Amino acid sequence: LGHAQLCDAIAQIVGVANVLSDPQDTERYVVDARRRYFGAALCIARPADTRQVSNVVEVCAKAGVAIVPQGGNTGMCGGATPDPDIPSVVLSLERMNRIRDLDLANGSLTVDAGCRLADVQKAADDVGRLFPLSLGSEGACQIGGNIATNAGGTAVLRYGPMRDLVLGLEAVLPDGRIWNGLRGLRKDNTGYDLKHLMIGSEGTLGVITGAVLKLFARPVTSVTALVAVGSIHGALDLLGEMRRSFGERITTFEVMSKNEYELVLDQNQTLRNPLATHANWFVFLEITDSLAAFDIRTALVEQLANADSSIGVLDAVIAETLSQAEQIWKIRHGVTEANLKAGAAVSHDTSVPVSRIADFVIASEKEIAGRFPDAGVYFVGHAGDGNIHVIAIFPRESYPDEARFSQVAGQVNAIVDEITASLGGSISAEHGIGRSNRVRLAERKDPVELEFMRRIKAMFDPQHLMNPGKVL
Ligand code: FAD
Ligand code: LAC
Ligand code: ZN
Repeated sequence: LGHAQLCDAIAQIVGVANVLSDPQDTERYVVDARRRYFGAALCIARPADTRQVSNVVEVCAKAGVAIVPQGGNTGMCGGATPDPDIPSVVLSLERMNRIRDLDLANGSLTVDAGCRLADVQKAADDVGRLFPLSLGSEGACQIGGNIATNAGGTAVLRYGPMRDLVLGLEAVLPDGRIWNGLRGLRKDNTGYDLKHLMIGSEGTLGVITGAVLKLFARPVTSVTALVAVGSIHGALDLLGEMRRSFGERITTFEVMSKNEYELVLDQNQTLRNPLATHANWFVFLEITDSLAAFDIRTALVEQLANADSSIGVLDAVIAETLSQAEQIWKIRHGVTEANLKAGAAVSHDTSVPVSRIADFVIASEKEIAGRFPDAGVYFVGHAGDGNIHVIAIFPRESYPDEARFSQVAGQVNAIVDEITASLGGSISAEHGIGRSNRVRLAERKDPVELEFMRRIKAMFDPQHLMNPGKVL
């Protein structure tokens, strides 16, 4: 099939209205959310169900044309943007947004992969349960994208990343075959687990079309606090104390450096600083419980008062109302947008053992600032998970030339990756590899693991048509 004929064949499958090729209509599918990657596609295909996905993948495979699976297009690594030099069809799951089944006794929900995360959270909430994955992009990202990137977010500390929240999967493999692994089993030891290969595969092994998700008890009490501390050590000591006293009830424990905190407040005039104190670090934490009898608020107040002298808690505010809690979380979730506005940013998604976070922060600040005095070095992250985003922000006017900036970005990456390696860490904790981090992955991953990754890719996708140029 020629390219025009291929798009006609796809229109036969999904309907003419669901094949987009006019540049006006395709723009939002071929550029990523942060406008860093600009791609091109022969067309955008918007199938309605798994059968249609399978048929579209099959005609593309026969025509030798690449498929780029796409969810909400909120990813951080250019993984959902088609390479302009490779003839590609973007396969958007956005019309596949049905809740398929609820099994309350099994604690599971079966959904189409194109359901938005916020809609899945709501579907769980509507039946008195919790689906715990929580991200700044939850209003736009899709469950299939969350699975494909093994997304993390702010509740990983308690519930784990997406990998821990999936019981079963359905996917269309690169030859068009449908794999039905929609099992709602908590235990299944029947050999190799294909599901875990698909989770985190970033669209390179197939198109995820459906999933069985785990539901949890909905918390009946929750308390949110924003705590000002003198140093990253203080924040980590607080984490240790909280863990000892609240155990798995600590749902979220996030940290932010002073300059990042101020940047978010400066860039978004609708936000107000709930604290009066200036501090070097801020902790955002949430404790939840499914038992109303345990007074977590009083326990937290006592804990923070005790931590006062031992840890150096400088100030704290505990949200009195839901709306105050929301205000606090808005500051945390305002980071991505604020950084985007602030300048030319080089961001990282490092994880290290929790015990090495302070070493990581101190070394990366010192080395980046030492080498690039015009860069601001900012930190935000999921400290409870050992996942810290270090972001170097340069004045845009310093690097009007894109090529020069990308060279500098590579140098900043190298500094961070070297420190990460020395601490036994990973260059990507939750965002993935996509297009942005392929070279860094190749440099940093164990060669044996890399070789097995390549072999697995070749076995699933011998034609290399499923999201080519991503991950490997
Ligand atoms: P897309 O961006 O559409 O795709 C991402 C990758 O998955 C691509 O490689 C794509 O090919 C593949 N893919 C998508 N759908 C499928 C499918 N159905 N089958 C196969 N492959 C597929 N991420 C975190 O982990 N933690 C955070 O805290 C976090 N916060 C964020 C905050 C903001 C404001 C923004 C904009 C993003 C944030 N992200 C975060 C990144 C992003 O939202 C997540 O990675 C999300 O999981 C991506 O989902 P998506 O549906 O938008 O996927
Ligand atoms: C965050 C996203 C960027 O933690 O992962 O804000
Ligand atoms: Zn994050």
